[in-house]
Formats: sequence, C-alpha cells, structure tokens
Amino acid sequence: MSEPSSAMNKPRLLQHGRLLPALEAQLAEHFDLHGLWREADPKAFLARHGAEFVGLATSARFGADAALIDALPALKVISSFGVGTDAIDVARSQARGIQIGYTPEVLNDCVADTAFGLVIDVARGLSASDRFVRAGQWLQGNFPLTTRVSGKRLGILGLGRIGQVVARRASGFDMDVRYHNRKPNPAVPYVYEADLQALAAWADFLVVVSAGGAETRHLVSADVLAALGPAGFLINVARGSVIDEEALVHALETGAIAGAGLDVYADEPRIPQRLLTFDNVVLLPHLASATHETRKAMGDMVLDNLLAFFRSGQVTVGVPAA
Ligand code: 8YV
Repeated sequence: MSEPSSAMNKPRLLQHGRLLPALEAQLAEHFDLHGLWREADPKAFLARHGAEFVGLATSARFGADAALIDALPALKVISSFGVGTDAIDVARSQARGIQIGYTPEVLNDCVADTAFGLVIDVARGLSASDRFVRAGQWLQGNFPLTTRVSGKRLGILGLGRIGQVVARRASGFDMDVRYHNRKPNPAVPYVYEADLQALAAWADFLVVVSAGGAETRHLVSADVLAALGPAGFLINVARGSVIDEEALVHALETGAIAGAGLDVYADEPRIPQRLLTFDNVVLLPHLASATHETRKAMGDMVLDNLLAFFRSGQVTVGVPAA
C-alpha cells in the first residue's frame, strides 16, 4: 500500500463532481487529486488518463456509473459523500474488488429533522403563510385554517437508520407510527404493514425514507397516492425515483392527496413546472443533510475512508456486499 502522506508518491485520486471546499483542500493535501469536473471532455480525459487513478472521490449525487468504473481499470477504492448508493454501480465495483466507502449514520438526525419540518410545514402551511404575510394578504383577512399534526398517524416507507429517527421524532408529537419495509423489523415497537397501499390508506402522513434504486422505483404509485387520499400528505426525503412523479403531479392537480413536502425529485435539480404551481406543496432543494455540522461529519468520513484504505487496505465504513 502506498503511504498517503508522503509528498513524493501520493496516490492518484479522481474527484467526480464538486465537494465541500474544505474537503477538496484536504484531499489535495493527501492525494494527487484531479477534478474530473475540470475537464471539458471528461470522456477523452478518461481515455487518456483513466488508468492512472487508484481512488475515486464522489458523492451520492454524482456517484460512479458503469462507464466511469470501466474507464478506471486500476481503481481500488471509491469514497462517496453521502449514504445513498443508488448512483454507484455497486455490483460492478464489488465484482472487481473495488471497496466503496460511504457516510451513513452521521446524517440521520438532520434528514429526520427535515422530514419532520416538511410534515409540519405542509400540514400547517408555514411556507404558504409566509408567502401570504409577505404579499400583504394578512391585511385583507386571516390565513385559512390548516391541519393538526400532533396525535395523527404517521406511515413510514423505509424504517431503516433514518426512518427510525423519524419515528422517534413522531413520538414527541404523540403520533401513532406504522411502517412498510420489505420485511418486518422485530427490533422496533411499531406496527408493520406488509402492504404499502394499506399503510397509505391508514396514514395521515406518508413519509418516504427508503433507499433509491431499481428495487424501490415508483413504489409510491398512483394507487398508493389514491389510498393516501384527499386528507393525506406525502413527504419525500429519500429519492425522487421512489415516487411516480407524474402520478404525484396528477394527484395534486385532482386533489387526490392534501399536499406534499418534497426534498428530492426524479431529475434534480430540474423540477416539473406543474409542481411549482401548487400552494399546498413545499419544495426544498435536496437539503436534508445540508447543515454545517452534518456535512463536516460526512466530509471527515470521506477522507477517513480513503486514508484508512491506503493505510490498511480497508475503508473504515464500507458499503455492504451487494
Ligand atoms: C446529499 C444524500 O445530498 O446522503 C445522501 O444520499 O442524498 C445527501 O446527503 C448528497 O450526499 C450530496 O451529494
């Protein structure tokens, strides 16, 4: 293994997409870093230089698809900024023995906080009433009544690490929590609902916290939205791909659901024009983990995973085998 701190022979690391400035500076200190994002023609660059790189620093957003992995024949380690691995071809990497470091756990609190912020915002109309005050409409009369949150029913799609923190937040609001996963989790005190449509029919709020990727694509279908019903709210802090976005827009247009709080979209940062028109929808720019504290912790893990790999041959926190 090469020694990352020796100035003479730093491992060559490719960076896909921008990262935090402080993290980029640290990576440049420890590695012979090259930003693929600097290249006008990344394909041509990779054809010439791809074989030089042993490491790849990326993020949940930019990932590492099959084409990129194939263009890096000497690649030994990927370190990704984020918990989501849906943009990384994990199977292809692992088949080549490439280790993948990522950053779970440290973002659970902030993502759960954002989910809960969206629950309260859509139900109580916080963003909408802020627009109302700024537009001077209060002078003409009161903001319409909204929907209570405390004591309601919260359905969670994906009771994993983040989902369990959302459930704990919900207990502080005296909410009844049920969840849907592929399999029940015997370690949690919440009721398991084997059928997502039944969970949606039961819930006042359906919060999506599942992983992205092919297995969960469009799980929240037109039928699930219909089951959530005209008094139900949908929250998504997971991946846009989990929801059939076209069906969601249609459900909002027809009043099939009461409203939605969204942090993620099918084709970020592009958002369907029609979504922008609804006052009962809160739209966030994929910011759930974006606090100084959490992003610092994620950045530290990205660096630590790389340093550990080049020191010992093992990342500290690796994506489990696919
Ligand atoms: C970040 C995320 O937006 O961790 C994830 O999977 O989606 C978010 O925390 C992402 O890591 C930034 O690329």
